[in-house]
Amino acid sequence: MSWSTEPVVITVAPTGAEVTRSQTPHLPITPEEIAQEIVRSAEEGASAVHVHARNDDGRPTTDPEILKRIAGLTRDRTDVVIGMSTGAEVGMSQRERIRVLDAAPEVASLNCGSMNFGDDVFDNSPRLIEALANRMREDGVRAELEIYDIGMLGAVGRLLDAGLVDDPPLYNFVMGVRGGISASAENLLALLHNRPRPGRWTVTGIGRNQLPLTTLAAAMGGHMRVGFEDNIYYRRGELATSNAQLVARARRIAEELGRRPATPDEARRILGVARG
Ligand code: KMH
Ligand code: ZN
Repeated sequence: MSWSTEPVVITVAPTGAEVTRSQTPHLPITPEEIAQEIVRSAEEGASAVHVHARNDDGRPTTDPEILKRIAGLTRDRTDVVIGMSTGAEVGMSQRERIRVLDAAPEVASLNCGSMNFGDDVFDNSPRLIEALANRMREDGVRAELEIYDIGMLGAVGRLLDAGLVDDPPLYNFVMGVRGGISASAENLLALLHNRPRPGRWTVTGIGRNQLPLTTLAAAMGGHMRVGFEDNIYYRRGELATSNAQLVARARRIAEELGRRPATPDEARRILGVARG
């Protein structure tokens, strides 16, 4: 692996499905709040977003109208790559998860296997993975392959062989979920080494793993995801005041390593996203 100077794609994941306002008062919930947080993150160097929507009561939803509202408010003010979650919330039905694609994202997450997720079971049957991949391919949506453990890379190989996912694939290594691969440098190397085909990769580190893992990604030629979906702290015992604050730190780290933040159009090229 040679050192990369490729511009770094910083993806912001501002809300997620699990974090609550009681954990952090800074969590954006309404479409206006989420779009505002994305815009501020873009100003600090984010060029892509991973959106989860919430209802007015703060509960996760995959209502395409709410997702479209977030995307519309965002597009009015910034050109970041709009990604949406089909992982949604543990326990959501297949119909609720597939309908995310009705909101016409540019990128959508494709979770590549079932697993324990904290105290719950995150169900991603082969049938659901295939249905989501098929729909993404039909709609021209770039699949971001969410990899929580090394065995899920086998599913990626099968999707590629079946032509359900474009080659080169786009990987997001999610490390440090309780039930998934633990967050270590050795495990990141193992994930990279076991990719069935080469492809751009982002690292998502949960909780206190976010800072060291995204720093490793920046140093090793990967891309960085930060935001409250994965981590609400700036440092131990100190809540981050915004997603943009976490993005700004990621940008500073990447710049010190000789990698400037990608523009949104550079991010589309790097991630393999077709302009809609
Ligand atoms: N909320 C997690 C159960 C994704 O966005 O695709 C799943 C998740 C992954 O957040
Ligand atoms: Zn997510």
